[in-house]
Amino acid sequence: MSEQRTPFYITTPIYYVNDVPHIGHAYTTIAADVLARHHRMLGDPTTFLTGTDEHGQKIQQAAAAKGLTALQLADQTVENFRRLWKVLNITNDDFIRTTEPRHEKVVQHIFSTLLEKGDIYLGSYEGWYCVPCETYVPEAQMGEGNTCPDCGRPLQKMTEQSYFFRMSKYEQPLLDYYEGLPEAILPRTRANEILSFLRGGLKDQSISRTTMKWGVPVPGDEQHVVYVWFDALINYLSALGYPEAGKPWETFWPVAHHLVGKDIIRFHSVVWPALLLALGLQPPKRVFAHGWWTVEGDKMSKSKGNVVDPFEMAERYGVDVFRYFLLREVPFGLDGDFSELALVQRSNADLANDLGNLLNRTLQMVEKYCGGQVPSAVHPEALDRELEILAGRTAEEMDRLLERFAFDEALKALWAFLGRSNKYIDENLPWNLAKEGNQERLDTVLRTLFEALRQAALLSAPFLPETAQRMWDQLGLPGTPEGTGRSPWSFGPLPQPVQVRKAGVLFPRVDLEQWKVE
Ligand code: ME8
Repeated sequence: MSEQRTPFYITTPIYYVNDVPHIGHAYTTIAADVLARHHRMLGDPTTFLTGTDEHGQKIQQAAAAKGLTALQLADQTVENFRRLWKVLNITNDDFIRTTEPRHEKVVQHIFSTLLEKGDIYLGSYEGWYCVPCETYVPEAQMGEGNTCPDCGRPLQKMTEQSYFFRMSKYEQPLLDYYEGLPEAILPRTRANEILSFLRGGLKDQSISRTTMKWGVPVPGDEQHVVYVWFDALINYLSALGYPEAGKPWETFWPVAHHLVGKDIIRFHSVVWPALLLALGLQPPKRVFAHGWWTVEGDKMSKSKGNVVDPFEMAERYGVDVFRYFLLREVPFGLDGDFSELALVQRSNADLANDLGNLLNRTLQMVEKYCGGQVPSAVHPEALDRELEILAGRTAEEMDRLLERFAFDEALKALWAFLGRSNKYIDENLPWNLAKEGNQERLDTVLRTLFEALRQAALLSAPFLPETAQRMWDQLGLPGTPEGTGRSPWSFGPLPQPVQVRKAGVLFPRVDLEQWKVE
């Protein structure tokens, strides 16, 4: 592919290290991984960043409760995230920790720059503070008995000297910026929420703390540490080597896509873009806020003991089944409910039946009727051409849908193609062709199915990387589907003789009767 491709930068939130990773973290990171793999296959220069948010009161308190220093706690829990991303086949190019010097020095640089510019100033702050959530809660939003509207815990009245970011100055510039950029915040409902929030007016933000010590020191005034959110957001730039000349941020900042949960959309589409405007940089190209997972209808929480462990899910059902379920079950952007029964049902119907059987039936026939050698000569008829055209159209449609992060719809398009391919077998009845001795027609049908499966492996690879590779190997194709990449679809002649290598089934069916008993 000689055409110039557009670079792509995708990020996840950096996760707090006071807790173990759960399906919520897995969800965002898997979605980002699918996009990164997809863009790499298209040949786009891609950078995929994840990491951990290690400063702040919450971490300090969690560490104290365990008799550890904050850094000791971070050093321990960061490994859970790294290990999970390995298990889930996450292909992040970088992993940033906010305690790394490469990050801290950029936070300080940005702080000093904005202080000098007058966009940061020293003031004092009095308010009701929620320690676990690390936010001041406006009086109008306080719950009964001065409690936090988010976590319900009692608020503390605090007064402190604080540095402020002059966010009010960026209210109109942000409204102007978002005007005419309908895809900068997605889904659309979230964009509307943000726009009406902006129209309600922006207040300057307190961005330093004197009440605790676990954070990046404010340069020149070490009584203060930088507020954890101000520190955390900067990771998206510090990881790219900002502000040094010749570093990746120059290429990748203009194509930054932030995937976040809906809980932190305001930080990403108001505070962060205002900060970027203050620095003379453009806001992220897109912030996508996905929905919230509940479990069997309930909010996930440690006290309820219903937190879904992604390690366990991957171990029990397979990594690809877990990846597939999360992205197929719920339209990206809406809330979803996790249930193992729904996962098993989807795995049986979509993966074992539709995909697994298509491969199995095809390879069996290639073995039985062609000695395992994929037929090279074809004499296509209308039905064959139709499937060939659909293979190309499915790729185009998936690309279009993934452009706006519609994972579930992209998978539906792929499954419509698999359904059509399965139906093609029933329409052509290859076993009858064999009986009739119509080898020419049989060859064409089996070759068409082989090509459909080759395309299915390429298109499913970002979602189901292990499965796509197993399909690729069984189809007898050299290398890897992801290494092969996505050149414009063509049926083409076989470059060399291909011998299929049928192996075990792709997805074992889970027996629902037995499963229920467990
Ligand atoms: O907020 N459903 O970190 P965090 C869906 N450190 N997604 C969920 C989820 C759920 N039930 N629970 C968590 C922070 N997530 C900050 C971010 S970024 C500069 C700083 C996912 O560990 C979702 O992506 O609390 C959410 O935004 C993120 O985890 C919050 O992770």
